[in-house]
Amino acid sequence: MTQAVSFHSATRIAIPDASATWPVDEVLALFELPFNDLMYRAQQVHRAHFPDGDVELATLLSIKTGGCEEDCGYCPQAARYDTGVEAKKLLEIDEVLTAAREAKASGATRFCMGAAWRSPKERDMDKVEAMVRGVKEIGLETCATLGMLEEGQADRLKDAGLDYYNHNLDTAPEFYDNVISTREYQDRLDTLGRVRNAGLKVCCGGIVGMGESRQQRAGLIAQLANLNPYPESVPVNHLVQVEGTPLHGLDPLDPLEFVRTIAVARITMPQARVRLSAGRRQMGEAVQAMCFLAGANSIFYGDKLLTTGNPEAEDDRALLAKLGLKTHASTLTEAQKERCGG
Ligand code: SAM
Ligand code: DTB
Ligand code: SF4
Repeated sequence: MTQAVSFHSATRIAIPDASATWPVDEVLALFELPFNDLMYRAQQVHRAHFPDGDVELATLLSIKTGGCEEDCGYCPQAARYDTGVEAKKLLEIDEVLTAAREAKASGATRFCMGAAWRSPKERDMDKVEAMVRGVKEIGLETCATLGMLEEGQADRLKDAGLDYYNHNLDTAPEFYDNVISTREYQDRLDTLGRVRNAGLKVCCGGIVGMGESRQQRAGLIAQLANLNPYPESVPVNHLVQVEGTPLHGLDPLDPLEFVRTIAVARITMPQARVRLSAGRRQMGEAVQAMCFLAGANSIFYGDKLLTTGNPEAEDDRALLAKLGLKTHASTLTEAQKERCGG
């Protein structure tokens, strides 16, 4: 490793400096470590930065489903693919707040609102801002993923009380054109810049298992880790293959390669919440347990992602209990709870 390191005094582990850059070949070298060495390093970094070892529960709600004009090759909500997802209108504010209250009552600390838009229309902004305000008042951290943002939209969301904006790079720049043609990689980076400038926290990750090479997985992680600063929250999605989408029918990724991706994200972005995101239902308990060991510390919690299935909340609680993992809600102080989930 050539980047600057600091030394964590309690554990004597070399921790990469938060501003260090990660050349793709160094990220690839992590992927190529013997599995146990990689897991050991990831655990060391994880314990040094998250001594509580808690797992964040984030509930996801699709506030605007289907009918999207974009052509993302993985996505069941793109209107041009015949996936059986019906286009619906933007939900009413009350429907969103009811779901948020239920999420809070089940133990979630973060509530993510997703819309199948290329970008939000001006006419929808007032309603979305009211949703953000309402969810914040319920006492949850707020996150939205609405597509590309134009000048000023990120500031409006920030003013409404938004904590995080999710906008993914999805894959490495050199693989991107195999997956999406209706927007450029640079458009995504521009939106992330606006999100950062508005003072919002960045939630940015990608999808693995889309037919990319290991080098390209390393390329995605390097892109994320080299954002300055790197995202506070990094969703690592396993492609959920949906019939009717162009990416349906690919050979599935080796589950151990998915675990490696989580570990490499943990090592290169030591302070980020690494989110074990889409694809958990297909993964089974043992692979999920390895992902937690590799440093994942956030999951989507609730029986649905946006349009596809997620494990039942009850099963997730049972899995966390079986592994002896605490939830973030249980490690928050009273003062942090007052401030909406810290
Ligand atoms: N429409 C907005 C956009 O694309 O920016 C926000 C919602 S979009 C569904 C959010 C993210 O979900 C995508 O960037 C992608 O990373 C992830 N996603 C969508 N479909 C997926 C699938 N089938 N498997 C895994 N992740 C998926
Ligand atoms: C993210 O990175 N993953 C979530 C969230 N951000 C919005 C979405 C996963 C969607 C999986 C496919 C679906 O359910 O439609
Ligand atoms: Fe639309 Fe987002 Fe799906 Fe792409 S990922 S098709 S932008 S909903």
